[in-house]
Amino acid sequence: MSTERTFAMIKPDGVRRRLVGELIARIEAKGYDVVALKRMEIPRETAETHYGEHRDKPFFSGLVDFITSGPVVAMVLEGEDAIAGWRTMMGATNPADAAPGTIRGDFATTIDENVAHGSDAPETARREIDLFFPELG
Ligand code: IDP
Ligand code: MG
Repeated sequence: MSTERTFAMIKPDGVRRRLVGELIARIEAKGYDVVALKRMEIPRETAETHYGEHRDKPFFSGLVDFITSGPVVAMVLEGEDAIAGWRTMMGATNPADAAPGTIRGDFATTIDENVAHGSDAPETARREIDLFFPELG
């Protein structure tokens, strides 16, 4: 058990569909603290850096188009094992595989618009928090 910080984001589809309150309610009900939050439009260059691991994938440009298609809500969550815990709350990347009760299981049907993002490991969390919230450094 350890207190961790992770980077979480409500993607443009989640903001467009007015799921911000619902998702933050789930985060707080679970027991994580929202220690930083901003609604923002992601500059294309930041999006390309954020998703840099997928640069060579066929869906990369569509993914960057989507994530820059409207405002997102970027957050830093803090709590016990928050990195893996937030991933569990989101559910599988492909909503078709995401269990009911998870965010993607409950609110999404397609992999390209799957509502939420979460860091996948401690090193990723550090990098993503630094990219979106350099002022916390
Ligand atoms: P994650 O968001 O669960 O960490 P990643 O594999 O890191 O999943 O992929 C990042 C994002 O890229 C996914 O959330 C999804 O929106 C999108 N994505 C992943 N694989 C595909 C695909 O095969 N087609 C279209 N979009 C994809
Ligand atoms: Mg990922």
